[in-house]
Amino acid sequence: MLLCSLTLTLILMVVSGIMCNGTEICIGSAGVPGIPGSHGLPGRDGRDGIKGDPGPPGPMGPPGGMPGLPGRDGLTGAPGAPGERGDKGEPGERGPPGLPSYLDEKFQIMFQDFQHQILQSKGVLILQGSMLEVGEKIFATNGQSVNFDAIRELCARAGGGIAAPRSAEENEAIASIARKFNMYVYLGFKEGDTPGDFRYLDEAPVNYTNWYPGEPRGRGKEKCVEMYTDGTWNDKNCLQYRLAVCEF
Ligand code: MMA
Ligand code: CA
Repeated sequence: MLLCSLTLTLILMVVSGIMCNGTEICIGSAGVPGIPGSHGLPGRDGRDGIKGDPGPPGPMGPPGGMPGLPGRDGLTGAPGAPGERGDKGEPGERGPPGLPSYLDEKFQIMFQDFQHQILQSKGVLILQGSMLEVGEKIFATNGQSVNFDAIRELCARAGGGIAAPRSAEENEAIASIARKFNMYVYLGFKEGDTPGDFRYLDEAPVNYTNWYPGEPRGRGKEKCVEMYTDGTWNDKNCLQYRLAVCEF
């Protein structure tokens, strides 16, 4: 019976929300909330807010007001007309020295070419058809200076051959032409396979010579023969420009 009433009490306690800790102290459940109290007094002012955006410009003031601040600078204008020519400046510093003309290869080539053209046109104009009769032979030049092969061709086309002196008299006639034109002359000789063995172009050995002292000294490397203006000879490469003198 006691056990039954205890159980009932416990059940009642749980149902009604009363909880005990077993030492006779019990905690009741929350009651129904009361009605809200009346409004409190107004609170104190808060701190200042952040600065707002600037407002729109105001309407124009009445006339006679103070002038406003100057506006900002305008855009850059178009360039003006060119100014007048200034005075001539002081000469600059002298540059480094150039190559001497005799070492400047380009200059040399240009100079030789000019010289060649000038002499050639002079010869054609002044002594065109120049001829010299020596015994049975006639020596003639057209004043042109060209290389050895070109002289051979030129003389052959004219019906003769390149001048080849066979005596002192003939040699002197050719030398006088060389002096008149102030040019060296290729003669009608060529070196054979043996160095120093110079022959007429028909391969016949030379019977008359007038070498400059020490010549021929090309040791087989200078296959042609040029005549200086004093009439002496020098063995020389065949590609120089020399006065074309033919014999007929
Ligand atoms: C040049 C050339 C030669 C000639 C010598 C003489 C340097 O070479 O013309 O054929 O024998 O001059 O010094
Ligand atoms: Ca020589």
